[in-house]
Amino acid sequence: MTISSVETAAVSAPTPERIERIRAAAFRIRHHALNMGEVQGQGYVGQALGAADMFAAVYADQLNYRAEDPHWADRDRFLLSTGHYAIGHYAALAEAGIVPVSELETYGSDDSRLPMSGMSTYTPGMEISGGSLGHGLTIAVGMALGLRAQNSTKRVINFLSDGELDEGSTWEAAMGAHHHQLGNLIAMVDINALQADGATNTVLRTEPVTEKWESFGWYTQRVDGNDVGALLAAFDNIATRRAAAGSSASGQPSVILCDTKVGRGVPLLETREKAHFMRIEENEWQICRDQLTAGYEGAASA
Ligand SMILES: Cc1ncc(C[n+]2csc(CCOP(=O)(O)OP(=O)(O)O)c2C)c(N)n1
Ligand SMILES: [Mg+2]
Repeated sequence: MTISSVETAAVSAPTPERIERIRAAAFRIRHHALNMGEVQGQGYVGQALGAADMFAAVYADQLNYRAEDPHWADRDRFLLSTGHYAIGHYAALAEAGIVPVSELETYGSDDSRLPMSGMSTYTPGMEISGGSLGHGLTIAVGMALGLRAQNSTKRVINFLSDGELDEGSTWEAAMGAHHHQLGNLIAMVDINALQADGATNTVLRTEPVTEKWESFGWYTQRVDGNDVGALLAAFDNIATRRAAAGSSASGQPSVILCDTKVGRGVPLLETREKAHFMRIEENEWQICRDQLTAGYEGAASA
């Protein structure tokens, strides 16, 4: 498990049982995503596989929600800025029991509640419509301010991509969150080093990312986003700091920078060149599922 940060609170490591539970959830999320991708023969499958551990940590470990009442006023809010990651989010919503697993096969079809890009008016549990990149954190800041004004102890978690760090609005929101001391706000950035036009460091170099968030006043941790234990420990560190502050909604906002691998868990896709939007041949889907299962079971018995 690797965590690097300026300041890492000393908390006990997540138990093996907890890690295994989340790893199993991540495996199911990946499996769902492959099944959904197969309906269209293509899609943002690489992102869903890469971010599955992040989604699993959020939905199977962190989020307070009621599956039967997605609008429950006292829920934590999870905001997906990156609308194109919806396939991974739907898989997580199915894992959470908010969307029936049987509905996943409608993904991307006409009249489906699960369109290719995430839309709040279509899907239970989808808090915002996030396809226009760079808006999620601004909305999250507003929600966190609103919850604090209502004396709520609930949190807002915003999932961003590294491409969204190209957007000025993201940094305006980051600055605003620190100014308003939104201790109830957590950002998670999927640093997969990729964007639509190629590698992030060739489109717009955003590194050094850790130092940027720190200088914007955020409690910053950078972890291997495909290491469930590291993700859980990062959330635990945030919770420890918040508890020390009396569970107040005011305090330093937190960011978890997650280095991930596109296609993670399926070697055939981890090495695919056109990774932003993948075309996967008919005969390859079962190979993908087999590779995913072999990797998951192999790691469990290792
Ligand atoms: C404001 C805005 N600009 C451009 C786009 C077009 N677009 C869609 S996905 C994408 C790539 C963004 O980077 P990232 O989310 O890191 O890509 P990935 O890791 O999924 O390849 C772009 C530029 C958009 N959706 N919104
Ligand atoms: Mg990216």
